[in-house]
Amino acid sequence: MKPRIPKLASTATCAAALLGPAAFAHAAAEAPNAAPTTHVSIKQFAFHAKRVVVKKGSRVVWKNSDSDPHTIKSAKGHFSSEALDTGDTYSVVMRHAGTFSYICTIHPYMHGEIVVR
Ligand SMILES: [Cu+2]
Repeated sequence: MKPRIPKLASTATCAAALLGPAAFAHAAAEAPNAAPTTHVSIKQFAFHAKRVVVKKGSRVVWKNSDSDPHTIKSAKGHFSSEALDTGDTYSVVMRHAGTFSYICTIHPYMHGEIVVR
């Protein structure tokens, strides 16, 4: 018998390699999702927009467009990201109303605020 399963497995690996991580990131961003999404970009050591107002249940997605790593950490510990490298994203579904200020722990002068209504 010929080893058919390993051959199929190597084909699948090949296809994944061709698509690359960018293709998967794009697919994830485009996937249908019940939660409305607000994007915050991290650029030139600042959050844009610095203050966003969203409805309860919304998803907030941060994307690091700098060449330096950044983090997102809420002042009261509601959310906290790992260090995001260039192009990395971090998302949080805002389930509670309130005002959530946050900083980048690597550059604590970077401030942002999410207002959930
Ligand atoms: Cu930073």
